[in-house]
Amino acid sequence: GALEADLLSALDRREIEVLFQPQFASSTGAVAGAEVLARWRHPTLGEIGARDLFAIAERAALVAPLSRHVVARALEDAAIWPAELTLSLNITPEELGDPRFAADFAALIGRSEIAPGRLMLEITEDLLLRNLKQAGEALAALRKLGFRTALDDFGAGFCNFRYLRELPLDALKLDKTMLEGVPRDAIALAVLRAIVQLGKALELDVYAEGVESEIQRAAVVSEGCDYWQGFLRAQPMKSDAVLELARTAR
Ligand code: G
Ligand code: G
Ligand code: MN
Ligand code: NA
Repeated sequence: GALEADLLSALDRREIEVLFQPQFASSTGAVAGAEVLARWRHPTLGEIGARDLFAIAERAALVAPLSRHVVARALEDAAIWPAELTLSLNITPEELGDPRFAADFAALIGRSEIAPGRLMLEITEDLLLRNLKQAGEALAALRKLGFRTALDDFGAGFCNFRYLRELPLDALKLDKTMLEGVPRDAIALAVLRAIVQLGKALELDVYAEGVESEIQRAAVVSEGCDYWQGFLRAQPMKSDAVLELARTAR
């Protein structure tokens, strides 16, 4: 279709916007890093969100170039960030399935000032694993190169606990649906508590997503989530705004 045909030139025209959603450390309240979220500012259709954007890219066989473009733009923007800030990048299962991905990604990062240890690669639980063994190998290769890995959207799908047992992970990101009703709803709170405990038992950094209210923030902090992100404190924003927030937020 027309959108698929447009996408290649959109990359050239810099219509793909790279935003960053800050992540806060529960222990200090400071900005610890940010998640990179892409959007297409289409000249006539307006904003196209990342989910649609990547679906279009898949149909146009442009996932890899789009993703490289997003990563390169994010690295460029974050080059002047303080070295303690981390950067989380969403990776599609298709990318993870490419045997050259780890090496290509390392080459891309190697050209930037950003050390691999500051980069967290997020893979989505529900789409992930047509091939668990191969995904595990790809993640292991990335960790060997110094990158960190996270299982994203945990709790949104079937919560396959095998993923937690078999994938080499550094972090667990709880899906925002896990916060619905928290802390008022005793069942929702019990489920959140158990999953955070599980993450801690596996020595994973636990991130809460979709924190929209002060009582949710207080709950995820007291339940032991290490980091949180959400509209309560920060929407996806431009790089400059992250820097400004990092200077002021505590
Ligand atoms: O911010 P938004 O609601 O558009 O994000 C929708 C989905 O798109 C989220 O699941 C997010 O993980 C994913 N996403 C956002 N940016 C990127 C990206 O650069 N690459 C990939 N693969 N997924 C992204
Ligand atoms: O699937 P993933 O977790 O990568 O996608 C993150 C998505 O969640 C982005 O589209 C981002 O805009 C959205 N998001 C971030 N914080 C909040 C929040 O507090 N509430 C809601 N409803 N969505 C959020
Ligand atoms: Mn994510
Ligand atoms: Na998520």
